[in-house]
Amino acid sequence: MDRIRSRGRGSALIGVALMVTLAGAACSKSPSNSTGGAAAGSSTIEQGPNGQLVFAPSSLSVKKGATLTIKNVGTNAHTFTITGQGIDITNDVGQTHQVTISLPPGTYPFICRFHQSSGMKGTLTVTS
Ligand SMILES: [Cu+2]
Repeated sequence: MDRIRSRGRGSALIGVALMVTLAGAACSKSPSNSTGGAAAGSSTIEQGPNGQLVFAPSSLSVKKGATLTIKNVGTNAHTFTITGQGIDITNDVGQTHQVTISLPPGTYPFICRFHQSSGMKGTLTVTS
């Protein structure tokens, strides 16, 4: 008896799951103003804190679709560059740029093109 019932339910449930998935995709463009599920979030990376040729933090993890704020708090121009991924931001002293990370999940080394040889680099991990 149970079998017959669960068969009917099963296909109905799949339909609902599909609709929820589609609704979620349609929503993802609107700015998050309420309880709408898992937001991709935002993080900030500082360039050149205390006049040092470093990123802070030098290693961080963000969700795919997250907004990353790159802030030059140092005394030189810096870049935030992920080679080969179309991300290359140059910040003059005091400048801030935002970049949306839509890279597939994985680990990406980033550098400052001006100070790579001084060790100004880090690692970005993108999660799904
Ligand atoms: Cu630099």
